[in-house]
Parts: sequence; C-alpha cells; structure tokens
Amino acid sequence: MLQLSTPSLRDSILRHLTYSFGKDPEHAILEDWRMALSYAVRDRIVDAWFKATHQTYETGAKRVYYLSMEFLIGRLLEDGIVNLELVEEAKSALAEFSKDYNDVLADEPDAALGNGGLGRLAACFLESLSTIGCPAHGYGIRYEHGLFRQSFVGGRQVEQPELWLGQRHAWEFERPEVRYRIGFGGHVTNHGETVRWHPAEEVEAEAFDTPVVGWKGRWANTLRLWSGRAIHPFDLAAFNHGDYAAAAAPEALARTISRVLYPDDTTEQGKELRLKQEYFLTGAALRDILRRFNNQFGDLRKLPSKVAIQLNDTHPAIAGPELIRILHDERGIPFDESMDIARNTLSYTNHTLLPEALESWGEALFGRLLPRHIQIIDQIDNEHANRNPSRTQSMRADHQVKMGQLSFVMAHKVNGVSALHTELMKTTVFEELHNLHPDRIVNQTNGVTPRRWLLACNPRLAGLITESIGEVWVDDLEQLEKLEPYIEDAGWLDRYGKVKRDNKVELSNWMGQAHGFHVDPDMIFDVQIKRLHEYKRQHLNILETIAHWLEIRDNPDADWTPRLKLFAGKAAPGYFFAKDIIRLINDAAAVINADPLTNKYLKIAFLPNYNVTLAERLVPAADLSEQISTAGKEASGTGNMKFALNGAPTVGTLDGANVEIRDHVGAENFFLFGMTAEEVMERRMVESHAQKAIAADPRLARALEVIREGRFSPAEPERYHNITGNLEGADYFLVCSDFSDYWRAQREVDAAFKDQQGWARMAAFNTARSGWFSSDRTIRGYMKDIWDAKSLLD
Ligand code: 26R
Repeated sequence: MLQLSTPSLRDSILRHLTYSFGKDPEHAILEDWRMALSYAVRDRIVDAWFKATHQTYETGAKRVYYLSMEFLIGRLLEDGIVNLELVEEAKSALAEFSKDYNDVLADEPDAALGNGGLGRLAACFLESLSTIGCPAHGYGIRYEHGLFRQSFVGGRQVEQPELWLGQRHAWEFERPEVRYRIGFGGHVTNHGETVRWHPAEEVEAEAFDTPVVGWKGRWANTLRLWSGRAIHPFDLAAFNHGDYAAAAAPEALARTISRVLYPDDTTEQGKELRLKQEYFLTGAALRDILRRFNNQFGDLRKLPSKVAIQLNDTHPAIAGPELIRILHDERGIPFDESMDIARNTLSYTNHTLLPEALESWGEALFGRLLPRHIQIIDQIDNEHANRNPSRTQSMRADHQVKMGQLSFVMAHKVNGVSALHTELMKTTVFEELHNLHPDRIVNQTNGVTPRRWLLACNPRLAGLITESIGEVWVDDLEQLEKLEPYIEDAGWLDRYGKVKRDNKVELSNWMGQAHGFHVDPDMIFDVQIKRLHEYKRQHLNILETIAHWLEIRDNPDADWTPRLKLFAGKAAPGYFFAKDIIRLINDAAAVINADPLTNKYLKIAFLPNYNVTLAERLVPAADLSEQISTAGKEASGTGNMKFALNGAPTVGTLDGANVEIRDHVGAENFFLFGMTAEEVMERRMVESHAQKAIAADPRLARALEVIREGRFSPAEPERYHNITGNLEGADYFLVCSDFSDYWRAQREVDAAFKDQQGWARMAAFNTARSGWFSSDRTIRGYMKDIWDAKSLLD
C-alpha cells in the first residue's frame, strides 16, 4: 500500500485550501475553510478505509450489507474529527488562521436523507459497525433533496425543498465506473425452463461512496448511495429538430428516481415512484454485492456464509424475489434451492406495527412495474404454502402484495427493535407466521452511538466522565456504571449539575440569538422532539400544558416550578391532523408566553426545522424527556435513549424501549404514567371512554373547553374543532384516558425538581445506567444472533 507520511492538520488544511480549492487564506470564505478542514480530516479517514478494505478482502471475512431507504446522517465533519481525536488540533489549527472551530462546523449542511427514527438508527448502526470493525456496507439512495425544510407561517408548517447538495459536499467519492442498469416494466418470456424478464425501460444507478469512520479511526466502512442517470443522457435527434426540452427529457426522467426522499412516515402512499425507488436501491445493491462476491468466492451456494443482507423494514423487501430471479432465472439454480440461499442470506427488521405503515402494493401497479417479480412472489407464496399446509394467510391476498409477509418468509431471522415490540409482533401482525416458524423472530433492542450522542454533542459531560473513569466508556458504554460511586460524592454531583446548567445556558443563548426567544435557564427544560404523530401524542403534552397554565392563572402567587416546554418535529405534508397539532402548539405558545400573570412560570417554544443538528443542541440541555406515546404504538424510540444518557429523566409510558430504560435506570429515576399496552386494548372496548375520562377530570374538561372556545384562535374559534372533536369522540390514541395520570406524573416532576440535588442524582443515575443503550451493544447482538459475522479488530 501507498506509504505517505501524515502532515500536521494545519499543513494539510493549508495545502487543501491552496491546491484543492485555489484560495489563499486572505481570500478564503467560510465554506473554503470548511472544505479544506474536511479534506484534511477525510485524508486520514481514507487511510483507515483502505486498510479495512484490504483486511476484509485478505481474510475472506463475511460481509454485512445494510439496505435502507433512509440514512439520516446529519453533519459528518465533527463526527470525523471526534472519532480521529483531532478536536484540539483542529481548534488550534483554525485559530492560527483566526477561524472559529464552531463557525466552521456550522457551515456544513445537515444531510437529512431520512425521515426519523428508522433513518437515524441506520446512521448509528453504520458508525457502530465501523467502531466494532465488522466489515459492512450501507446501501441507500443519494436523494438530491433530503427531508423538507420546515418553517412556520402564522404558526402553520410550511415545507420548503431541502438542498444539501447546494453547497460543496466534502464526503463523497463519485464512482463513475460503478454503474448498473435497473429495468422496469416490459414482459416475461418462457423458453422451456428458461424464464427471462425484458424490461421496457432502464435507468442507470451510479455509486457515490462515503467512508464511515469508527472510534479512533481503527476501521472505516462504506456508505454507498445510488444516483439515477439516463443510459442515453441526451437525445441528439430531438435537439437537432430544435426540441430542446425533449432532448433533455431522458436525463430528467432518470434523475427523478433519486430526486426526493419520501417525506411520509405514516401512510403508504401507493406512489409508483416510491416502488421504483425501492427496486432501484435493491436492484443496484444486489448487483454490486454479487459482483463483489463473484470476484472473491464464485460459488453462489456459499453466499449465505459470506454475505449477510439486512433489510431495514420492508422498503427493500423486493430483495427476496430479486435475488431468486438472479439465482434462478439468470444463473440456473433450481427455484427451491434459490429460495433457500436467498432466505439464508436475508434478514428483516420490523420498525412499526401501525397498520397504516405496513407496506402493501396493488398487484396491478406491482405487476406492471415488476412483471417477473410478481410471478416469483406467487411462486414463493405457493412454495411456502406447500411446505406449511396449515397456513391460512397469504402474501398475495386482496389483490395486494404484502411486503411484511414477503419479508418474513424470505428472511432467516426477523427482528423487532425493543422487547415489548418484539413480543407484540408475535401476537399481532406476524402471529401465524411466528407459530409456523417459532425460532425466526428475535429481539434486538435499538441503541444510539455514544460518539455522536455524548462525546461529540455534550463535551462538558463527556469531559467530566472521562476525568472520573477514564475514556474507556467511549467504546464500552456499560463502563458508565463506574460513575455510580461518584454520585454519592456531593462535590462531584455539584459538578454534574453544573454541566447541565452550562448546557442550558448555552441553549438559552442560542435560542435568544437564533429565534429571539428568551428563557430563564433555571426553568425545567421539558423537551419533546420527534416526528409529529397522533400516537406520539404531542397533543397530550399541549393539553397538559394548557391545563397547567389555567391552574397557574387561578393562583398566580403559589410556589410553581418554572417550566419551559420545548417542542420540535416535522409533520408529513399530507398529515393534516398532525399539522393542526403544530399550529395549536404555536397558537397556544403565542397566548401563554404573552401572559404576564404566568410567563415567569410557564413558557412554550416550538423550534422550527427539527433535524439531527438541532437534536445535538437540545439533548444535552434537556432536564426532562417526554416519551408519552400510547402504549403498544412506539416500536422502540431512540431519542428516549439519547436523553437518558445525557441525564434527562423520562416522563413516559410503558412503551417501546421506555420499558427497558426504566428497568435499567431504576423506577425511582423515571416518571411513569399511563396505561399498559394491555390496558390500552381493554380501554378501547369501553364505550365512550373519552367522555368518561373528561367527566372525571375537570382540568381536562377545562383545557378542551378553552381550545374549543377559541382562546388560542380568537379570529377563528372553530380552528381546532377537528382536534377537540377527535379527542371528545373516538380518541383512538387515548389522550383523554391517560390525561389524569400524566398530570399526576408532571406534578411529581415539579416537586422533584425543587430539590436540585435530588434531581441531579436522578439525572446522574440515568447517565450511569444507560450504557446498555449503546448501538455497539445492538450491533454485537445482530452479529451474533442474525448475521454470524465477526469483528476484524477483536
Ligand atoms: C411505508 C412508508 C411510507 C414508511 C412508513 C414508516 C416509511 C417509513 C416509516 C418509518 C418507520 C418505519 C420508523 O421510522 N419507525 C421507527 O423506527 C425506529 C427505529 O427502529 C423506532 O425507534 C421507532 O419507534 C419507530 O417508529
């Protein structure tokens, strides 16, 4: 391998500024500095990357492939600097040129190639795979436009296109030589045993590689994203006829396939383009995986021993039939054997039980776009039925293709993302398949990477921890339990409390500067940040806030615990109920924040454009983590883990990973409320459950009443009748039924917060006992129970 000596970061920055960007320090703009620093850091990542690639090849190790329609990676520069332990060197190098480190970091766009939890989990997993040294690739789509930018106009969400590639992007390597043709439509021919698909339309998938570096730069894996291009980019004949639009049409059409991320994380949209995107990703990834396998190993029967492919939800579920098509139609392996090879290679993670988020496609659309795949799916279904005569459900019922059923049948392991979610999978959506294949479903509770979600985002806390127990925790997070004895030391606990307070001051200053929103850092910072959804119940939070406001007004001189309610999150553009909730929170904030009777005790802010970068600001400064979904609905949650780790106790239900968080941090350090998943199911059977709950709780009745009257929308009193009507009527998510207990828990929070030392203890126990929620632990679980993959660093 090429041996070059490593120049100092300072020299490297200057070299790149000069020779990569053609600027001298006098004329460089902030973006030039950001790019020069990024390239200087990237050079060092590339060294680790080559080393890892060679080692993987030479050892013939099994490789893991993580197929995901979403990678919510956020900014990458700080991640690289932190993992290579270059923070101090980077700061002083920039200081030499009178550049501020934080300004340079802040110049990088936030790559939002995902919607929420599922996409962020994929990003944490990639980082953990590299930290652990497990040979792996992430495969996704290089969306030109990531998740929309959110702003508020008159309190309402407005969506604007996002353009992360509008600025120069330092992290990707274009691979023009890595291209595959992906077909759609057309027809299928049969010549005896030989079946062939003849697509009517083809686009090219071109690879762009981003190295993903692990802790201390010991290893780096690849995130390979596919971009759509035309095979014949330009129609010269049309151009020569003067039809310039038609001349450019093939390129424009091909590009639409990787143009935008689907912003919907609730409803199955039935959009043809979405299905095309799913096949585009999967088809390109499989060709790439098989090319690499063929170069090194050849015999396709060995595929499962050298390749593990993880399907991140059902979005890449077409991998099952596509792999069979390649093995059977193209390579002549018998169908049932192809099916077994594919199943032993594939595994599937389920991320939601919400019926409206379970993918299914109409067979007309599916058959038109993927005529051979629908035949293969029917054959899989028949084969599975033959092998399991007692089966009653089909993946092909009601003129639909059911992607969950298909994924289950084509995976050797199927996993849920928290203990509760996995158990519910066995008794609800996958009950029959689970009974037929009782060893297939396994649990892998989610985790978060401690490099980004503690070391990088919370340097004060990270510093205190390292000073106390050394830096072992960074890649062995359960070492945090060694903090427990320190918690008994009043001096140490004071310092822990001071870290949180400093983080809150920093956030307050930023909110003042960036949003003109001024708050007292001694209030409880009560934070709910996540996608807007009825099951996540942001409306329960605002109802309680309104009830609390009314109570303070009744008795403004009482000893209230001052509280800041912080919200952030995006609603799917077509999810009108969720958008109404945003508007209600903003309207209520305007009225309540302006109330001189109450505003030293209660303030509300809904920060716009929630993304990974904003989460990195908010998480370290939170006192209280809101995890208040209707039990049984949130598959896991991962924000809940970030907050606990950073010393924000949870107020929450027994849902998703909250259950396991409470088990780990201790019931005394967690504000539990609400019905269990079982109680939820029973409560729904109770006639007029919402009305009964309202009648039993005058505070709830009054909060609903002031909304209904138009206190927050005087110009349009009926503005929120859709929300109040829903809550007073069906109330499927049981906001009313859980209100009283939520109120009770919040008043316990008020009381507990008055004892600042007691609160700091609780927070510190949350940090010390959250080590299990590292995504390193999760990935080791996948490696052992699902992939049978080994670390090359152990
Ligand atoms: C089909 C399509 C429109 C679609 C539906 C749902 C696309 C994307 C989603 C997003 C879902 C699957 C999601 O993000 N689920 C979240 O996954 C996290 C990681 O496992 C969990 O922590 C979280 O509880 C879950 O909601």
